[in-house]
Amino acid sequence: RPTDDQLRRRIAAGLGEVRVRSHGLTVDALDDAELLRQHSPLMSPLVWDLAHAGNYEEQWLIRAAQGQEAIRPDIDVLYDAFENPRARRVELPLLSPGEAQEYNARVRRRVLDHLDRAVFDSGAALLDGGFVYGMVIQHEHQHDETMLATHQLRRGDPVLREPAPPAPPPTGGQPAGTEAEEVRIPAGPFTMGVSDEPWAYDNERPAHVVRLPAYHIDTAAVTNARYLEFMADGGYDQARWWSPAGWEWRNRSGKRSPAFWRRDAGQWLRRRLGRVEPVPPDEPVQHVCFYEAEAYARWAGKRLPTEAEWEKAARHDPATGRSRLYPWGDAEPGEHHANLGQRLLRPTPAAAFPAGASPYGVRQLVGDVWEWTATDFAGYPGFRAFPYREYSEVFFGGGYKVLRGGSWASHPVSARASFRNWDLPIRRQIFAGFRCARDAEAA
Ligand code: AVJ
Ligand code: FE
Repeated sequence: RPTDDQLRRRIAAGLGEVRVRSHGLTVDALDDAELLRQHSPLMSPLVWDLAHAGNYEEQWLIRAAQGQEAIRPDIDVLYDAFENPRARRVELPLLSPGEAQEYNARVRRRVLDHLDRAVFDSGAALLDGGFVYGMVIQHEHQHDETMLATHQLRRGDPVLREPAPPAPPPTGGQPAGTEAEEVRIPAGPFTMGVSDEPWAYDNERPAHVVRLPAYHIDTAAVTNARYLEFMADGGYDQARWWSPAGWEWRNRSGKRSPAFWRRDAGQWLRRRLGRVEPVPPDEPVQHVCFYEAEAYARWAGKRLPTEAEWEKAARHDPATGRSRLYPWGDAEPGEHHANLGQRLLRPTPAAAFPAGASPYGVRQLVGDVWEWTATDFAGYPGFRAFPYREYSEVFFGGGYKVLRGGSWASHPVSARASFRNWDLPIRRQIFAGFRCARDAEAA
């Protein structure tokens, strides 16, 4: 376990880093009008996310953890996500971008002043292992990913700088695409979830044993090229590939291709953060909803993995019987492991990152695109809401599907393979794709 001093340094660095990233997506990138505008009814104005992150930090670090007096209790109601649906936030008397920056800085100064005196092993659950600080850092990173989805929906010239040059990702000794397409995971128990991971959320807890029958899972995510085959084969026009709810979505929405795609002179183009480019065949397909993933899988003679199947493929080490923190082991994510953290503003080709493979040889489970699973978001056996019901529990049973693995836009601090994301099965603005699985023949 890290000492209090090491934790303080890690927290201060993490808080600093996430704020730079938030500013890069807001005040450093766009003018006030663009920050206050509603770019899509699905999203908040960017300036809401910015001040919401500061307000969350005030509530959890200044008030709850440090027991200091409130700074702006009067604005809590504006930045309460449950009080204000995303589509209505533009109508609120929000802080201006300048005021939001000033407010966030004021909160941050107080937090850092007090951090020197923070004690992490007093027995207080909120502070244990620096939990509440980790929660606030991860919260802002998650909003940064949400802000990137807003950038993706925004119309207009690109404003986010592409890292130059986009380094070709490592693909291993053999050309991508020649690895086994799927692996067989033998029947047996594995440990799902975590109990001792200090910054894990309540919904990842507790660790518990799950027994699965044998199954096959794809070693890579479904690519644009494969998805185009599904489209060319009339995948969107045949009800037999779709679940009843999926077919209804297909009819109601009129969608016949992933979001942000457009056909031009016989070629498929995609708009990516304001740039229009040919759809790259080798990249994992992105911006498909759960229903599209489900239909593709059935067309391919497969199905989506359950959440447990995904996690076993990602974490279980058959040699030791242990579950790892990441597919490659317990080492923190490095650049050779996964495409994370907004380093590239796009996924890398499927089957890249051999060094990030899991013990079963499954690649890119972490990073690149979130992966839809077949599972409804619910609590694990023994779930206890902590530290507040509105992070996870209020979404249980609400028709949300679990997504796993993080995307190119997710920060490494939330990239542990036990991390759970969720969204409605119709959502396409998130950076989500999928991989397929299937039952194994009885041995
Ligand atoms: C876990 C990504 C679904 O953005 O709604 C942010 C994370 N919770 N603020 C979301 C979250 C509170 C959450 N997701
Ligand atoms: Fe939030």
